[in-house]
Amino acid sequence: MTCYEDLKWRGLIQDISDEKLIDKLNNEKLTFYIGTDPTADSMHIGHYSSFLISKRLAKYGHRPLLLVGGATGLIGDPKPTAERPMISKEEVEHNFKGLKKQAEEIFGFEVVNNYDWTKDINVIDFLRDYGKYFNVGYMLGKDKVRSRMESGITYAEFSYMILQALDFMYLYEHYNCELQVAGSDQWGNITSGIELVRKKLGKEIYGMVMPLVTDSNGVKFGKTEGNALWLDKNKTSSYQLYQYLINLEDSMIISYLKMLTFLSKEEIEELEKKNKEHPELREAHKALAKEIITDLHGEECYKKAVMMSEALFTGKFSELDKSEIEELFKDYEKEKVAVGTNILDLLINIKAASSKREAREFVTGNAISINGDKVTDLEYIINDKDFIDGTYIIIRRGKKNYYIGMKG
Ligand code: 545
Repeated sequence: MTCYEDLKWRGLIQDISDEKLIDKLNNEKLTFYIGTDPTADSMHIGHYSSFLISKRLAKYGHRPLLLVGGATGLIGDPKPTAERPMISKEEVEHNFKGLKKQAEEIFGFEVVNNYDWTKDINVIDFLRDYGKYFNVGYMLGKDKVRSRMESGITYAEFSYMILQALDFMYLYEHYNCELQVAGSDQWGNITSGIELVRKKLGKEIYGMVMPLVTDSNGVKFGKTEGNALWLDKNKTSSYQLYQYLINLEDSMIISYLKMLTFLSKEEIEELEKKNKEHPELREAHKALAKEIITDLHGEECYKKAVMMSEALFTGKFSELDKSEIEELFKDYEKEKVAVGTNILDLLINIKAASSKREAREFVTGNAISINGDKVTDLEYIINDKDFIDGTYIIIRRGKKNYYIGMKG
């Protein structure tokens, strides 16, 4: 498959600015850029999905630049709904550092900052060198501006597209960057840059946008009940990410595999087959989780996430450590349990049984296990070894009911 066929097959092409780009993608080595504004100090999984395309282009030999908008972040790309609150310069600087570090760690790309070439442009030069090339009628025709005509848009946000356009021109002139890639919401800003370069320099540069990754209800990938899944594993753990990925909608899983992993067409078609024949095995979901978590957090973290998730099914917790147990059971009440407690008192203590009689029934009925091992002896006494990492004791009643005690 050619580079373009591959992108197309994966559903990553919503629009390209000119058909000539196809040939360039397939037969040339282009320098391209993708930009992000420092509106937060960490990217979330939704951004990852749009940045992955740059990794893919890099694999085909194209050269990626990652722009973090130290200048544009101070203005704010107009949202369709309302004006953005102004972020302080200190905050933009703080966010910039976070994003730059993450971008370098996760993607390993060269990072550029538009503040470097924007900060010294004075207002007269700005209007003469760039403002003069923008017809207000053209600017008013952009989707983002149109959608704000009712609710209002300030001159600052209205000018945003000029800043992004001059970035594209700057990168073209200084890095020979001929292509800008982004999510489809960036089409207007990208075409502004193409127009500017055409008018001012008489040259042709290119744009390519991908669809925003959403589920079948149009909810953005990576958004769960309003919570974002962050790329920083200290903000969103591998286990949380695993849970999110493994529970994604069945009908979307193959298109996610295409867009968000580097598995080949053959591998994905094989998974599609398995998914049709044995959806209950969730092979496709597991493959997606493996690819994404390994890429973001590394293999160790992926393995841990699997182990933690499986522990809840098998009841085996012996391979987990204290912090992993804490994560798995973070919403559980943790009753104090003393060494020397009898099993029946323990069950009442941790609220797994409401009376001695009930506790006895559970034990003799084979329903109770401690840290994954069945306990059928009514005389069983809790000892030191029952506390995982010297701290937690996990009681399972039946298949699904977990109770957790803390040594004390
Ligand atoms: C600025 C200057 C340029 C080129 C691009 C920009 C940024 C661009 C923009 N992009 C979005 C964004 O969101 C905030 C991220 C916080 C961590 O606003 N004007 O910065 C999103 N972008 C990735 C995708 C996007 C886009 O980061 O392109 O479509 C989302 O998926 O919305 O010269």
